[in-house]
Amino acid sequence: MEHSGEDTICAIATPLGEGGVGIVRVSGERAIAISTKVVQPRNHATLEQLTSHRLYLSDVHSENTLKGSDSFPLDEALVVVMKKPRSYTGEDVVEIQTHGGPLILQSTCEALIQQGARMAEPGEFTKRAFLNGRLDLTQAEAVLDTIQATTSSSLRTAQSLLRGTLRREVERLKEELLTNLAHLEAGMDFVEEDISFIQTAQLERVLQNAHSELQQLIETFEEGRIVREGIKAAIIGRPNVGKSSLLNALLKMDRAIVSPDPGTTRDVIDESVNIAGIHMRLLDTAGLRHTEDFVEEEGIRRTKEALEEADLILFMIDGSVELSEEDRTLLHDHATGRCLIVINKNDLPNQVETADILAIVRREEKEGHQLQVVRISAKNEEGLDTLKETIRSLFFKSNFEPGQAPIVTHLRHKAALAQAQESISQAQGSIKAGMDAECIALDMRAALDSLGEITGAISTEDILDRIFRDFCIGK
Ligand SMILES: Nc1nc2c(ncn2[C@@H]2O[C@H](COP(=O)(O)OP(=O)(O)OP(=O)(O)O)[C@@H](O)[C@H]2O)c(=O)[nH]1
Ligand SMILES: [Mg+2]
Repeated sequence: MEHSGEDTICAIATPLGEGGVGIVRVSGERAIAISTKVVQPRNHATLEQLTSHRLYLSDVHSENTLKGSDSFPLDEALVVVMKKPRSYTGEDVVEIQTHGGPLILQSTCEALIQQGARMAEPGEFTKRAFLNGRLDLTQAEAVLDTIQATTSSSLRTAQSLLRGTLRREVERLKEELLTNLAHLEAGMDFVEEDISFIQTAQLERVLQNAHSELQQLIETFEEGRIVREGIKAAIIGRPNVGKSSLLNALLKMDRAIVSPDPGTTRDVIDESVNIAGIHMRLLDTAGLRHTEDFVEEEGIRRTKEALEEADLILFMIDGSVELSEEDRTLLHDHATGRCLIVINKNDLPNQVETADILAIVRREEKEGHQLQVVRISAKNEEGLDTLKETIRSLFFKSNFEPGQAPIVTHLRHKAALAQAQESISQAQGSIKAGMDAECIALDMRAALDSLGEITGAISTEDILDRIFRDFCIGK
């Protein structure tokens, strides 16, 4: 059923600022009627008479030209009418392509509003596309991911989501469960006659299958999240080991101050780099040491904060001097979780043995993250490619190829998949415990509901608000 949303909405769809072309979008029941008053095609037709999905050279009028107080049109424009349902929102849509000046675009919107349109809310066009069945919820989310993608990998996974890779997988799982649930429920109606429409063994097989397929999908989330959001890495270590030098080398820019004086960096410096195809937020921090200096102490407090949020710790050591007591304590305390040891100043004679470091942090290896050591010279920009590859290998399997198989990139999707898996486990438990078919059916229904949440077959205002509020206006 068509969702008209009653109002006709309009918004500037292109970024504000000067550009060759700027686009104003109008969508809704009265999109054509309202735009007709603002846009006059040069061929003297009304917008209603134009062929859908074709561009027409037109004049755009401002409120003043409409009132007659100004004889000049606002601008000339190319206008396209897209009649429902073959439009982005599934409603009648008019797109007005003017020159990309903020005043022109703003005035066009004002004229449309004056004629009865309403300013769109963030993501409202895409929300309408979803409500009108043009997109499922995963695809709507993929639209935002596509816009926000900063690396080729994140763009590919966003495109894969947009093209329905995850949706199809979820629907296939639902289909399988639904067919078997129908058989189970059919059997429930004939309990008296003792007719069974489905063998317990078959049902167990189906559930086992669904369980392991869900598991596989859930396991892709770790890589998926990193592809979509990127890695947040903090460079930490004693003062003067070369943390800021590494930041600068990776950025290929003199971003942070480098000096031979320990305690140079005070604030956390936050920059983005593309590391072997992955978006990485790199935090350069104040060197960790005991200090009486108030500002430096505040810097160290911020370093510790950055440490807490980081997905990866690049623990830096100066390889040109022997390991100090300070290094040992810091290694012991902070070389935890996902951590890479970076031995810097490799252009100077080496004084630090890898084995000594491993001896200090061996304890951590048991946590499942094998500790790797990379030697670089930040000053001479040597070893940086190995460093980048090692970082990549910490987060991705070597054969990882974004955009091929379905991959879970959103926490929302992962949570729903895990919920579905939990319900499947319960159904399996019910079978084992010899419970009634009703109980098993209830668990299977719960699993189906969780899967339905992913595509939006089941959605609440709350979920929708959360998804669409991150969009820009005009999308
Ligand atoms: N020989 C050599 N010197 C380096 C290298 N990397 C950094 N340095 C020098 O080490 C000194 C400290 O470098 P920084 O990058 O400021 O060190 P930092 O770890 O950021 O220091 P704080 O901000 O004080 O914690 C500077 O004199 C750098 O030129 C390197 O690879 N080789
Ligand atoms: Mg520094």
